[in-house]
Amino acid sequence: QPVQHLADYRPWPFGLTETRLDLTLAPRDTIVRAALDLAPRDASDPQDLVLDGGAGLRLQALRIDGQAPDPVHVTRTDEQLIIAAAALPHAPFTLETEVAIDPADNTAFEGLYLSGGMFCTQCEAEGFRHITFYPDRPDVMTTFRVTLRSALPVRLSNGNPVGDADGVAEWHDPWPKPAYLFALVAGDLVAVSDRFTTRSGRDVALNVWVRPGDQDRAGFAMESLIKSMRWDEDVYGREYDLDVFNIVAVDDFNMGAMENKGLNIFNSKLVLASPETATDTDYERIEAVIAHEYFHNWTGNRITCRDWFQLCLKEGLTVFRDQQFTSDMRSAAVKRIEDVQTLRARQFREDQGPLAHPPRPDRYEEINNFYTATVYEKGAEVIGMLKNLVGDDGYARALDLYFTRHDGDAATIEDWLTVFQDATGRDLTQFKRWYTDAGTPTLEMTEDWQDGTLTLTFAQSTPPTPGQPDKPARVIPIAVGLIGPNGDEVTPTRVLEMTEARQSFTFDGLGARPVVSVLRGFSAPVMLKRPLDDATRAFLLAHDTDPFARWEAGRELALSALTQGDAAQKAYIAAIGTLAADEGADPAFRALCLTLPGEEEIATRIAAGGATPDPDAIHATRSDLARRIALTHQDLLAGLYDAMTVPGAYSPDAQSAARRSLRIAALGLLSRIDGGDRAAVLFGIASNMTERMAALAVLVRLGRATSALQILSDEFGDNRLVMDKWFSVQVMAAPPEQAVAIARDLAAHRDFDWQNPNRFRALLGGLAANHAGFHAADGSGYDFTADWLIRMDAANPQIAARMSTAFEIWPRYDAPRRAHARNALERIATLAGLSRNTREMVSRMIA
Ligand code: HT7
Ligand code: ZN
Repeated sequence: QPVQHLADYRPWPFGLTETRLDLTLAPRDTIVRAALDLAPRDASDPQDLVLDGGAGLRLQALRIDGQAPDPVHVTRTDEQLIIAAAALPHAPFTLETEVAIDPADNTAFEGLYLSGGMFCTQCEAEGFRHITFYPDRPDVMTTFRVTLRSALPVRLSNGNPVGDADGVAEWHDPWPKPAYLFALVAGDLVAVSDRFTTRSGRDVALNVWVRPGDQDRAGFAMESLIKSMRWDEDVYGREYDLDVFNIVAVDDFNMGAMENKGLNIFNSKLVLASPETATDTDYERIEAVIAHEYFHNWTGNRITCRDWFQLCLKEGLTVFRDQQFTSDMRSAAVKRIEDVQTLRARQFREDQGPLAHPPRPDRYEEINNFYTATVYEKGAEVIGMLKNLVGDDGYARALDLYFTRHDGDAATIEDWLTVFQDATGRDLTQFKRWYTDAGTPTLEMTEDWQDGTLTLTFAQSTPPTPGQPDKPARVIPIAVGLIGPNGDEVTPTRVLEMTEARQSFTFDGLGARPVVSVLRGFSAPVMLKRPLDDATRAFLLAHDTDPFARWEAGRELALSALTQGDAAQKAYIAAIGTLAADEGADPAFRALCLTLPGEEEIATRIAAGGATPDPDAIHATRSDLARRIALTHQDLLAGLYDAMTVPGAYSPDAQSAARRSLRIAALGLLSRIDGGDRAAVLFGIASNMTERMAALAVLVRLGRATSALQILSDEFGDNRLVMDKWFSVQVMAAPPEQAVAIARDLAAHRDFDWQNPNRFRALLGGLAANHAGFHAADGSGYDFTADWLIRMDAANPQIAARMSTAFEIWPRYDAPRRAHARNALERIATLAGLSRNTREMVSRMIA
């Protein structure tokens, strides 16, 4: 497949009014019969019928209106089936195909595959073409009728059930959809069931399907689903539109979950949870992803994307919606801080390296490589800015118009922006650059104070990114508040709209020079630079009324302590002590402030300042600072550790989780001076996985985890999700100099089922998350990772390509490390038979 260009988009020259599928499921020789009701769009301009589908489809029959076409009119290429216009009627016709496929051989988990004896599918983005010949593009939408034949007891597909008897199930999906939203599942499954009545009175049967024995871990997923359905009605006025909503948990899954119409399929780690096996973070994530997939029913399914370049139309918006949902369910302040942390860790990093691309890219080779932090998380930030600019009412009007105007459409970013323009009267021409331009703008702020007038001058600039050397100025909403010298807010939040490369804004009538709180709520995804001393940062940490800006002040102090030496460390340690002791503050907020920036974040900051990060030095400095905090605040932290126990039975609610998070932050710091004794005790007595895993991570870091690891594997050896944690913590938390050796040993462990994506990610992702371990000076982390990527690529290209992002920021390190990384990447790039997925990633990285 050549490079795809947005500019080359053409509508499909046929209409498709119904798809009928009949599948006889078997591990080998699954038979797929497809009937497509087609019509040429323009009978006066006959076109070849080009269907997607490659060598994996064994074509057994092909008929047009019941007749086999003359073989001279039928061509097969590596990736397509082409029927010449000469063989096609000029009026509506039915195309029938019959193919045989082998799900048992499908190790790529794309199309129809087997997971633990269960048949399941993954069709986004281009998996349907591995099931049958089809116009596998999102702008071809039609209704589906599906017949499933299997002796397995549960047989599910999209839409509403029509009948199920004697091993044959029939499903009808009345909502036109593209092929990427098709799904089927057949297996030995049990359901946790409930019901939901929509606000117009539709009674919906809800099921969460899991393997027998897992039912008692599916209740939280069901609660999350019901909350999501209610929230989407209350906040967006969106109602569910079928009689059933099914969720299925599968163990082998390339990503987190998939929003197939009426039949969401989930990675089991995002469904199954019990206090003994799942952490607070797991619970929060389950709630968010269940919501995300459910919200796609409107933002993605009812309104889909015209082509894959528009992916952020559905993903950015749906992430934005799930973030709003979590803010409403839990602490909005904490959620915002967590989202910014994720954005910086994943998306800013992406923007800094050779894989940088805009939220709406205009070229790709392999679309699966564009399910990125930029498309998802930055796509959501762009919507947040839009909402900020047009206000809550404008946003609500625009969304209502979007749903009415585009229901049933395959839409574009242009459609989306036009809706905002029409609903609010605002010209969004310049704003559109956020969608089309890559890179994180740097925003520099300087202040001038004269006679009661404060002038803030901002300068924006965005460094060049691959293929985009010049970056015109963007619209940047900058939320600013002013705080008086006594700590009172003198000017509440005002959003300044910056549109020029350099622009000033004035605040007058001020009595005394205020302290500026800027980029409140992280109002734009930029890197802010302002000359600020540590005393002013400490002042903001103590007084800012905006929780994000307050946390950010603490973060800046921490980064200054990590990079500037002794005086900065003292200022930070003192400020953090005051905050930790503030019983009026949310424990989760205090925990966030007590947690030092990660090593990767420190490296990103150093690189953004134009210097070369040294992973070993960063590790050592961060450890020293943690130890100094612990020594200074020993009594305070010990008090917090004891006080933040949560009495009674475990509950994953936000308040309980917040207390545990503060307790764990204190534990982590105290372990720098107590040798891990508290962690050893906690591991032995904790009845919930949150505290056990936190304790285990400390013990691994201190090299005293042997017996705890044994206990955990004895207890949970047959629980895949817990064993994934067992694998990942051992490399992620390992002392960096041991990380690669530990990863090597674990790769030889009998339970290292490397073809299972979760297990592979646990080990390889665990190593990548150990910053100084992965970037070991001798290149061993790179070599180990490259060896496994090569092996994985032959089985599952999507996973190999995705995990190759461990290398995405290699150019920022020192010359010897760069040489090792380049070597490892070139070893992959030159491999014969490398997948398109991994080839594209690696060649972009070494370009
Ligand atoms: N829309 C889905 C994205 C997706 C995916 C999911 C599972 C396996 C492979 C996949 N490729 C793309 C998930 C989502 O964003 O909601
Ligand atoms: Zn999504």
